[in-house]
Amino acid sequence: MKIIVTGILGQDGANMVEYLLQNTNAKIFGMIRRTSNPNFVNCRSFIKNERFQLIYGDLSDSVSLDNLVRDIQPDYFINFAAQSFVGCSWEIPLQTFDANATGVARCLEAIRRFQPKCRFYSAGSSEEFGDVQYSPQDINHPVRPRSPYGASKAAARHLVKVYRESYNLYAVHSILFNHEGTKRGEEFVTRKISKGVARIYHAIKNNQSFAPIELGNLDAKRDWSDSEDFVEGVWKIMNQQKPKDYVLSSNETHTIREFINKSFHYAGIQGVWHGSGQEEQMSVSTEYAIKNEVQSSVLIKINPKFYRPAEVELLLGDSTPAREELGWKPKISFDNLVERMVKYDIDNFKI
Ligand code: F7E
Repeated sequence: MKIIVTGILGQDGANMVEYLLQNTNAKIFGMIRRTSNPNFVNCRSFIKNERFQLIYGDLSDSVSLDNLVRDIQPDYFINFAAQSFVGCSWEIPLQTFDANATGVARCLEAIRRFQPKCRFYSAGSSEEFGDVQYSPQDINHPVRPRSPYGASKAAARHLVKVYRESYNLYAVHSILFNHEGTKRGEEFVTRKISKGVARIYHAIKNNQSFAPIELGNLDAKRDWSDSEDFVEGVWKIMNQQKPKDYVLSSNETHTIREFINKSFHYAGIQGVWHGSGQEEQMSVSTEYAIKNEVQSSVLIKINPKFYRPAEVELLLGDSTPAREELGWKPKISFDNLVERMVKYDIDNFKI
């Protein structure tokens, strides 16, 4: 069995490769783009595995995709490559659309032309639901994106459906709600918080002053899971009798503020909130500051530069069909997720 996985330098691609090496006998081909300074930190566990091979390709280069599919003749093609940061999709809308939507069309074309038996997975996103009309959101929720990123993923979803129905391909685009973990990029809010908490934890321990973590909208609600649970769900979605799309989610929603509260809790730092709107802040409690001789007081402050031009205020998934029909269930709870991320970042902190 041969499997192409894209996006392996990122969280999901790397977790997918780890899962496949542990749970299949397949040869895994991990696709990377040519960049001047690739970061292989997420690939440490498998880069030298004899069943793993690095390949060069690019979602913006159809020649590379055609050649890879023609030469490798993969049984599965799992596409986690993307411009995945919603916040920056307003700054680079065309690149976002090219990678996330046209790039999926290029993958589908390569498969259609050179290996139509290959099963294709396109990573869908709850950002496609956007300004949601009802909660919880299931696979039938209307497509109402609020960002160039959400619009690009919605376009990819339509393309997958068209190719599946027109050419009888096994192509799926399942909706992934937010999913995080210790491989998460530092621009995403959960990792920004867990890394910031680790930085403050070590500053307090070493009697040093610290700068606060600067964030945007703390009221947004997200349905967070662990990426390691999701890659197992993706593999189940790819191995049904017939292709069918699902939602993967925790079925719980929490504000950014709750993620912050839990993060400081797991670091043993006591904070209190005060102020409102752009003046809202979290500071160390007086009691904690005196006891620990803390050198700075503000833990969290608002920086409006992190507000988005349009926000998805609430996401709450309904993954009941995936649980009932595929036997998938997340193993890592919200509390476990926050604790794991914070403890990992405290233990691995480097200045
Ligand atoms: O933002 C708010 C921000 O960037 C979450 C991607 O994996 O999940 C992810 O997209 C929320 C938003 O993720 C900051 O406004 C506040 O409401 O961590 P995020 P996301 O936009 O939800 C979906 C399902 C995907 O498909 C995406 O690829 O947090 N927020 N302050 C902030 N967000 C960031 N990044 N930085 C802040 O300072």
